[in-house]
Amino acid sequence: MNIYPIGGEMSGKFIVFEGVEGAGKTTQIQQTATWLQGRCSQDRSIITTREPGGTKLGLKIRQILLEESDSWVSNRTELLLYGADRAQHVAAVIQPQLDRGNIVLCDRFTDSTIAYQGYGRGFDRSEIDKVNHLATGGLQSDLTFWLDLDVTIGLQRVGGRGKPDRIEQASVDFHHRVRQGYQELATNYPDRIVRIDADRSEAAIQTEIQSLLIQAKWLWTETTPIED
Ligand code: T5A
Repeated sequence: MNIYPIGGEMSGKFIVFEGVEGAGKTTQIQQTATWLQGRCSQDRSIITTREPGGTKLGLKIRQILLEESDSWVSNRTELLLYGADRAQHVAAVIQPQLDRGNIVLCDRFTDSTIAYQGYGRGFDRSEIDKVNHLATGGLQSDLTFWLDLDVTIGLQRVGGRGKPDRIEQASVDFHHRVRQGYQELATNYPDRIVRIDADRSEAAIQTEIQSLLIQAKWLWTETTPIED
């Protein structure tokens, strides 16, 4: 987690980045944080964080879920571990930062569980919603950027990083179902989820994200510059 010390009195804002493996979320979050930092330096801090693994406890859960790729984890255990990671993350990082009026940029949140454990693994939506609600207390993003990318391109992008983790090892069909899940979520929640074509240059994607954030009036104060 990186904290840029800016300070401020406004209500916090929660912006999430979602997408299939290798969609470019980490890349875009870093660039968005730097851009936002330069624009709201008088108002508040920009926090970047991720799931799983946004807390000390979450890092241990992340290791179980992803790095121990040879050990068997049941689908039910997997769902609950993502829920446990999120519960700790919301309680220890996200909610306290929002309460301080800061802007939290998060790499994956509840929609990942719907897409991966719901559409990917086949859990009923009602079961996923229960776990998500228990973990978050109902917290939702103010805005979610869905970086939409063909799963084969995304898997190729991350393919050079050594041994694939447990989720990356899942079948291509699994990842297609995950993408379909995001598609349906974006259709069902158009006010919260914005699709970004991620099959473009990093710069083109970042320009679109910045443009969408400039248009998001809820993000800015009168004293915060909203244009370059
Ligand atoms: N998961 C997570 C669940 O199943 N349920 C849940 O509830 C949650 C929260 C997390 C795994 O856990 C699963 C989903 C995941 O499988 P992770 O390691 O955090 O594992 O994996 P990801 O979140 O998918 O992160 P990745 O690093 O794999 O992908 P990113 O962050 O989307 O992509 P990024 O920015 O690291 O870029 C990947 C590569 O592509 C290049 C980058 O330089 C990098 O090499 N790249 C581009 N190349 C070309 N054009 C562009 N526009 C590019 N942008 C980046």
